Amino acid sequence: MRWLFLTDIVSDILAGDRRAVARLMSMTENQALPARKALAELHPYTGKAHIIGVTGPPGSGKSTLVDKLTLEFRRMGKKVGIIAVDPTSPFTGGALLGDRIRMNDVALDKGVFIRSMGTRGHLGGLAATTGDHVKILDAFGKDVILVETVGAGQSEVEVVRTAHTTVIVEVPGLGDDIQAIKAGILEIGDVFVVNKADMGGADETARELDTMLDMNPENSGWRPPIVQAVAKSGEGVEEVSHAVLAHMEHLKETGTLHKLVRERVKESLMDIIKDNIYSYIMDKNREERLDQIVDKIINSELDPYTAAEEFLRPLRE
Ligand SMILES: Nc1nc2c(ncn2[C@@H]2O[C@H](COP(=O)(O)OP(=O)(O)OP(=O)(O)O)[C@@H](O)[C@H]2O)c(=O)[nH]1
Ligand SMILES: [Mg+2]
Repeated sequence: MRWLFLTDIVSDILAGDRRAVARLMSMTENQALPARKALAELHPYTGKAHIIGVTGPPGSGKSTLVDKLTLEFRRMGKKVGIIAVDPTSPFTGGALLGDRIRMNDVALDKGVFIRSMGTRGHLGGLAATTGDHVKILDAFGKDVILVETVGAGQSEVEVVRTAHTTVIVEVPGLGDDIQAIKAGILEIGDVFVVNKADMGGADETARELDTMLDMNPENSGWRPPIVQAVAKSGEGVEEVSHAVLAHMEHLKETGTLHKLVRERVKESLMDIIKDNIYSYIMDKNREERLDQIVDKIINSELDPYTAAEEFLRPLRE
């Protein structure tokens, strides 16, 4: 029964069924075992999408920019997926975008898929869930996948790290805070957007960013461009889209993409292995054996290092 159901959801997704995509996404959020099997079946169909992370401080205009970028990519004929990791409010921008597209062209309706998710309640961790959603949209045939997240905590930064290209959305007038804010962000940003340029002070912020990028050692020969934009009106968004695509070209031309993908795959594999080992250790069926070993350590029959080796021996065989 389960097998039939699984084959259904996978083939439905591959056939372009949006509800199947949403269903599998919910399943992965709950870490349902069948979800893992479905993801395994989808794996051969992944690896084609350009994954773009969009991050920056709260309210800097990330959702607005993601909407406008989506229109830009649609104009280029690309299919777009949007994942919004939203710690607070629902993804209002996305809903607006959906309406707009449906009003303009029914055919476009199929070209965009939007998923919004809260930061709480992800059994396998937020970064893992986002990674799964990206995979699903990739297999679903999206050419571009935009992942929006607030650039505040570590987990959000990790989410963006699954991207090929990271766009940092700043606003003018950060003043003295700029040093502190930029510390961690300079290294992960591939394209910098100074948004809300209509509010003044954008030139100065762009200059400050530029100076800081000068001091930041480049490691892959890519100098992150700084683009001033007014996401609300769409001004500068075309330039942002070109910068993002140019970055992907750079990754391909220099062979960095291959390296990047390899690193990511290795990292996520190691996470999964660690999870498995953790589950092995915490398995209730082994609790008794663990307690016996503890007794032996207390009675000086065994030292903790030898005991640990012994406990893990079945894993080494
Ligand atoms: N003046 C001005 N306002 C803008 C611009 N872009 C976005 N906004 C406004 O800024 C507010 C926040 O925009 P969002 O796109 O929701 O920002 P966000 O970064 O996604 O916000 P969070 O996801 O809540 O962190 C909205 O009221 C937008 O209309 C812009 O270029 N200029
Ligand atoms: Mg937002």
